[in-house]
Amino acid sequence: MKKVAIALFACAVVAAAAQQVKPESQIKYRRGAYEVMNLSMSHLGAMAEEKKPFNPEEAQRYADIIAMVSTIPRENFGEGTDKDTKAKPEIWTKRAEFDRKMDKMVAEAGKLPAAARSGDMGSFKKQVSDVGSACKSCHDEFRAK
Ligand code: ASC
Repeated sequence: MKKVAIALFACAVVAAAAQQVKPESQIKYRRGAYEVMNLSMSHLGAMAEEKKPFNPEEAQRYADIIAMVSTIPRENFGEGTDKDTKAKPEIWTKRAEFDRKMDKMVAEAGKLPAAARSGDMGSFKKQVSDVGSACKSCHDEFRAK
């Protein structure tokens, strides 16, 4: 009984801590994630546009990085993270729409690893393009210039 109580308490502490990530930290975390995604996408974009030769290991590595890191921003648009940021206020007033676009981006990013491993340049190019479109769709509506 005591062990269960301690375990529940520990869970509660962890949950409370998770909810209390400081707004500045959330902004840093999502910015860092977007930065990593942008730089990784630039490598994939160059290969997709045949500006540099397709390198399977490199493509797979950046695809994996983007798929993983794409899941970070979603939970870092919490309360109080609407200041000193290009994130538009509409994110918090049209949350369902924002979440839909965020989920779309994460879903498209999640397909990159398989596309990079498919050995099919057509699938790879299409997926890089679909990820870019999902990024752009959210930026157009929810990111200030
Ligand atoms: C990128 C990047 C974006 C998107 C967008 C697609 O690589 O940094 O913001 O793709 O430019 O249009």
